[in-house]
Amino acid sequence: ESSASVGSQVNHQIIGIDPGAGIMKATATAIEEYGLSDWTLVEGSGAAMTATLDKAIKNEEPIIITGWTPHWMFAKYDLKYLEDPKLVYGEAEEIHTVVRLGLQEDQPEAYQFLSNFKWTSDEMGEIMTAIQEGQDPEEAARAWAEANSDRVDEWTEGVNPVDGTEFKFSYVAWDSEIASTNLLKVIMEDRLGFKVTALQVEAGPMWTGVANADVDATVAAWLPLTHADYWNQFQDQVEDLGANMEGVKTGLVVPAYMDITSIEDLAN
Ligand code: PBE
Repeated sequence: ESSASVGSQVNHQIIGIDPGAGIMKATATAIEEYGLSDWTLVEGSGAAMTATLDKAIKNEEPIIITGWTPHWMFAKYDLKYLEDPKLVYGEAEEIHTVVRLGLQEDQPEAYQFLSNFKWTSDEMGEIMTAIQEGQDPEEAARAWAEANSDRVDEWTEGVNPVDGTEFKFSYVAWDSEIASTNLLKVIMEDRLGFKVTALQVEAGPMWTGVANADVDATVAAWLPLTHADYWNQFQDQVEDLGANMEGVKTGLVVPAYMDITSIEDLAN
């Protein structure tokens, strides 16, 4: 396999996810910046992408996907990011908690809890893997919260429980965000007495919902780069509570057995 034929081996296709994802926008930019005009970015979903990846790896076939960390796929398969010398996928990416305007005044308990919440990619990975192995997302999150009650104590410290107050999150069905949103749902319900709805939507409506105050919060805002368009559009209509996770990453990902190292290799 010579690197010159990578494009023809994969039909000049990059296997993407849902069109609203920031990584799709970044990949469209990469296609331009790296001179990949004969390549196609295939739209789908996170679940379709991982199913296609699984099939390719079982057949030891080449494949190029839009990938991100934290994600269980890096524990399950031997994968590598392609180098991105033009930094199209950014640097030092974080996941932020973004809430509707007025939340602090209306729901000080939820606001304080969400301000306290910060965790690591390893912790998220434990829930993601349990879900990927077949556990119901809410049950996997609840089991994690029970096994890590010291962490939950830190996040809920000084937060007064409420009596059935309703709270609404928006999120997208990305594996990372299924894990985080379900964790916050079970903690707020089991520990703090909220009645929580987790609304699964596309990325645009996830942001619009918070900006319109139809929903109270999202813990799925990838900044500064991945959701830069959404941030630029809605920053005056939301409040950013800062990073709930640091050191996250997006990019183009391939199986380690592929003989390429950089996005630049795709131009050949
Ligand atoms: N992701 C996972 C999202 C953010 C979380 C990287 C697929 C995106 O590209 O918007």
